[in-house]
Amino acid sequence: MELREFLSACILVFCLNNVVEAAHRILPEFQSLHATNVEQLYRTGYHFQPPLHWINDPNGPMHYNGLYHLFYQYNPKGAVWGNIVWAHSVSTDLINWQALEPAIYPTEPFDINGCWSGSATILPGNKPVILYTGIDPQNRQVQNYAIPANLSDPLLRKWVKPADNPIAVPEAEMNASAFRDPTTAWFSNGHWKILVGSKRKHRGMAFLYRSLDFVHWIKAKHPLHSAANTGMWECPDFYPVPVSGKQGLDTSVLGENVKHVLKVSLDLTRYEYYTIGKYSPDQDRYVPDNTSADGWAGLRYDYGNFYASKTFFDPVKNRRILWGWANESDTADDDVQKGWAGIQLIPRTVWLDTKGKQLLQWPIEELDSLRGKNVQMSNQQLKLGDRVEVNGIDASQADVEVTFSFSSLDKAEQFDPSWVDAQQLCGQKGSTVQGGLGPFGLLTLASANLEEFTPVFFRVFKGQNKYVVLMCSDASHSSLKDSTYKPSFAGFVDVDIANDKKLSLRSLIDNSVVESFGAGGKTCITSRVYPTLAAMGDTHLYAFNNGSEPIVMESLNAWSMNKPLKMNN
Ligand code: DQQ
Repeated sequence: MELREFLSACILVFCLNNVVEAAHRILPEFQSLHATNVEQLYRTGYHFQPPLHWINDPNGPMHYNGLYHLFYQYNPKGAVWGNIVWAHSVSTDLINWQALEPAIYPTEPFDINGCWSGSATILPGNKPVILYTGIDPQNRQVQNYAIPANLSDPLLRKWVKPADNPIAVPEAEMNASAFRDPTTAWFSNGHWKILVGSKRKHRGMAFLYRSLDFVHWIKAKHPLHSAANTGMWECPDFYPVPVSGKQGLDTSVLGENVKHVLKVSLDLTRYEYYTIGKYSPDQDRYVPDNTSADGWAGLRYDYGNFYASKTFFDPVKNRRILWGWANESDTADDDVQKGWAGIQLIPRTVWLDTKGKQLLQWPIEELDSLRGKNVQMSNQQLKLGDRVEVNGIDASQADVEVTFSFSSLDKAEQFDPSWVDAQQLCGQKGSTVQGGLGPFGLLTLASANLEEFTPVFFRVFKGQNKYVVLMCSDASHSSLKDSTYKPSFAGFVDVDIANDKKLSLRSLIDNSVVESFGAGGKTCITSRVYPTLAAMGDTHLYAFNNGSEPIVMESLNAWSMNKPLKMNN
């Protein structure tokens, strides 16, 4: 079976099982059912969450006059998707957040049926503008702009929608229900330019619009980019990265030493992929480098539960920061019961790897300020079947950094070239399946007798010309509850393992989420899990090895994570 056929079959199975939806699931009976009781059990301690109800995509992140702003899709009336407004929070450090009243909500014909995702751009003269998708009375998706009512309000609480909205409507031959999620604008060749996500039949695409004044926008004849059989492109993101160094660039920066990243969120798979390529502003052409697939087998920011992401340039620390949303993996009934659904993941700094073939990601440095009690371990040998407990921290809310090494790759299992799908491979070769070089890693959110655990681990294989490193974040044993979605998320890690003989891992554990960064942020995987035993105060953390090659845990540094002083309530 070809990869595409295989993936289509998987999607079909997923859809039938109702675990991955091809759009936000619409449940009219729950949309406006106000939560009467907010369950605390699986709420996160240090991730961004409003006090109750449904959230999805991060919108319009920006830094303006000393404050970070985060807007996000929010249902003020219930714990499932619907009644969508732009909720608004501000922060001085991206850790402590103050909730404000919603910034944008349906009021006008051009957004009366919904205020969907979009982005912010800071125009010359220090003037922020938001572009967002409105749903009009005919349920067409149109693009609108909003500006602060009062630029001298430091919090930018109120936003107005000028009367010359909408600024772009679907043209006659376009699909009016597949035209959304405008990007942050960039300036080149005398024009402001934005992308809007769309599709034509099965071809996903990003339309390009140009404007001289930010109010009148004209669609370019050709989309900036498109790819066959990828379906609707949601939440496109397009930005420059320097070819070397970790710093971020303002979205309008161009030049010889700059590459561009185009990321799209695929409605069909509910995964994102990105390409790295060359943008020529004269012809407005973007050509991806041929170093990775341009399609749903392409590179991902995250091989787990991470969607509708968006980056922004932070001028304070000259970095590009990535925000992503993680949906729940429990049922809609569970969410109604809990009174809430969805979290924003920890913001990540993104930059280009030295080889130029992929991005690297790392949690923003501000997160370290929440680190509390610390334990350290070093030079511990882990032989086949060994498991050592990390004691002395709160294992349900922790930040763990660990480096594993080994002296030989001889025992690495043979890699079958037909294993193109990392997730399927991880499903077959889980942490309990004994291997040669690996599986080794962490058992997070584990109960004392391992009835429940979420392993995050590596397994090294011997391929034809090189070694292949698999990284898994496997939810299949995460909970005794049957009803939740428990995928064995996985990705391959592009490292020179034969030379390094070392792999590092960082996991951010927070009650119902495990966010992991392999090999310094080369491969990242997020899982949402709902342990029963391992939640109620019986949470353990272990390092383990289930491969015949002995592994040395060179160093482990783990911290209990404090709650931010202020988190949106
Ligand atoms: N969510 C928004 C859309 C976007 C989708 C609606 C992605 O604008 O395409 O809430 O999760």
